Amino acid sequence: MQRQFEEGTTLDRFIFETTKVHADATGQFATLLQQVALASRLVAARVNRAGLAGMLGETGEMNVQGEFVQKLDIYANDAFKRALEHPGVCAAILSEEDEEATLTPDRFHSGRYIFCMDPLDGSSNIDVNATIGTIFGIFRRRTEEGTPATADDILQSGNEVVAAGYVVYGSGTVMVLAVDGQVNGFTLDPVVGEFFLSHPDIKLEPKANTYSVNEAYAYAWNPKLRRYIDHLKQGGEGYRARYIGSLVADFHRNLIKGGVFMYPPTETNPDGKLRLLYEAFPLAFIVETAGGRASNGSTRILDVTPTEMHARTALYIGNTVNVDEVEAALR
Ligand code: AHM
Ligand code: MG
Repeated sequence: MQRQFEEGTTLDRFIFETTKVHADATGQFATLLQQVALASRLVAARVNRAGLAGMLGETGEMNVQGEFVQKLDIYANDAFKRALEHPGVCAAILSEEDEEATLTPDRFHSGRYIFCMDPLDGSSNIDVNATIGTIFGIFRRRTEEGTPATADDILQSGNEVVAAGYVVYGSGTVMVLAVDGQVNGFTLDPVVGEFFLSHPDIKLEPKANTYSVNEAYAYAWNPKLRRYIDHLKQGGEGYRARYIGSLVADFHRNLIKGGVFMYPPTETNPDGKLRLLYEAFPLAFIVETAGGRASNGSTRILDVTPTEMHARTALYIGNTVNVDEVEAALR
């Protein structure tokens, strides 16, 4: 029987209770999650004060994805890397912002886990105070601990994800964690600086009636998808649309209220825009743990093995019946 946690449980207690049941636990996984929580608190504090702390706007540089880097992107990327490289729990950190994987420097222990992250998703929404977030996925390394990580550790199939989560910096800061077969959401109390369980055991209904997609690109979609979305707009099934343009915010709303998020291939992004390792894998792991589905249109996202770190993918993710319907429409 799965352990149920009570609302108000602290994140620290949750981590302790969840990890102590594993006989082979070395404490590394618990430390990893605690460090993620620390970095999230640092980023949340900075996001809340961005307009005062000179953190709005671009740095003038472009990242590996060809996108303009925002000051907060850099801050978040550094905060997570610093928090994770020294406690000896990670072998490598892969970030959407960095061209190469960051291997744990020799002076620290090269630990058990590979941490993949989009340190600040939804960057285009930073300057307008709309919700942004951090998305992360965790793999166990394949090679021996204490040695430098290799390509084998870094490019693993989505089926090897062991835990995943995200943090939304919105009207409040919420961390959602999928670990040990359960999805739980924790809200940060900024006064005491602790996350408390606010959304225990999140589960998705089989079907929802919200869809999230950037319809401005409809002209470039597969016509089959266009016909499916047109069908949803006929009104019979009572569909509504929601799209803010921060994947993490759109996904979070759909996880709590139900809905399907879609980012199909387009003219400018023929392989889709979203990144497999930093966005699709973690959210696919979370959605499946909550009873939903994630597909690239024909294949289950977690069955894919990336061929390169920054691989992109089309993404259809949310309640099971909705994702089934999209796949059927595309067939
Ligand atoms: P980012 O990781 O650089 O922020 O880019 C990804 C974002 C997603 O958060 C969001 O769903 C998507 O890009 C929005 O793209 P578009 O403006 O093309 O709809
Ligand atoms: Mg992103």
